[in-house]
Amino acid sequence: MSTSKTKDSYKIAVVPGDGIGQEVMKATIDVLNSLDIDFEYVYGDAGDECLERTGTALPSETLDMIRESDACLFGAAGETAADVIVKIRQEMKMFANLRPVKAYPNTNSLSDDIDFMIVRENTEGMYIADEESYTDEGAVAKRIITREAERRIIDYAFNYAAENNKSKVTGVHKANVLKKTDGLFKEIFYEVAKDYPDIATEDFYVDATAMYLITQPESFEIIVTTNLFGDILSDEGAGLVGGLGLIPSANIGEDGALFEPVHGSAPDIAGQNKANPIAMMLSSIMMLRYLGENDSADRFESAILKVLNDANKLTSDLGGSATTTELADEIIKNL
Ligand code: GGG
Repeated sequence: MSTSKTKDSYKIAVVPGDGIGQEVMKATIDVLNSLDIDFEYVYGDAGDECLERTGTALPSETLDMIRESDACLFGAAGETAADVIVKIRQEMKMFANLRPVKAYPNTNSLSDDIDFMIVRENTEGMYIADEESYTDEGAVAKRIITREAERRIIDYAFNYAAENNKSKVTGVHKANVLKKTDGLFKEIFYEVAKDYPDIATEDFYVDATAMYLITQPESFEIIVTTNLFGDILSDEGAGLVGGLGLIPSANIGEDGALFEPVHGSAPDIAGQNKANPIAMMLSSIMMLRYLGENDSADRFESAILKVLNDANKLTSDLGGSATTTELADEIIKNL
């Protein structure tokens, strides 16, 4: 995932988006500013409020800004998710969505040994959101599965497994019902697997996977799946390890990368300084590793771990009473 070329200074596009995106982004930037790295931030507008104010949810200037930066930090999308975050991924050809699910201390995880990566295809499937046609009976949505995009994401997952000393990749689909689209996914999964003879394989239906994630979450290492299934299973993954406040993600393409928490805008708690910023912070740590800034990434991660271990400045989703700002200040203190 790393670009492996550190620089003296990085241009980072910052798109806080809607709701708690604003708060968790500010907390994260405060910590990043305490590291010894020269970041130039350029701020981009996008989301529900942007649509209300300007008539467009994703101004072309924001897309250009993302294109011209070394990486992008994105906060949260609300009702305009399809026109904002899904569109950015598609426009920027960020084909791989990495969503790590890991048990941290004091987080009410189902098990201490949960540590797996969901590799979600990011450019096609149901999320082409092609459902323009209404019929007399209701509405129709199209699902696109191409050989090229599925081979690319499956190969990415196996390659990620090989580079990160993982021993097994699980392909997730619904090929018994979606015989053509997911049949193709399953066929390509086993074709690609032949190139990685040292990595074990298994494939499950998505409904069975939803159950196995509860009954045997420790057995998963890398899950590779299509767009919608990956989105759903990663929220289930969040539920396994203490909630959406703890799950980061990376969107990786050949021409750019964007890092965002898996959670959305959470309008019920927005503006109250009580959102958990850890998912956004862990996303920025994925960005640091992508930029090759591994020492800073390790320092930042250790500072978060200390807060979780001490359990004295946790936000309410983790059973504490700290504000977003107090948690960020504690992490800065721990750096
Ligand atoms: N930061 C992630 C976010 O805003 N999620 C809201 C959402 O609906 N996302 C759709 C997706 O991740 O595909």
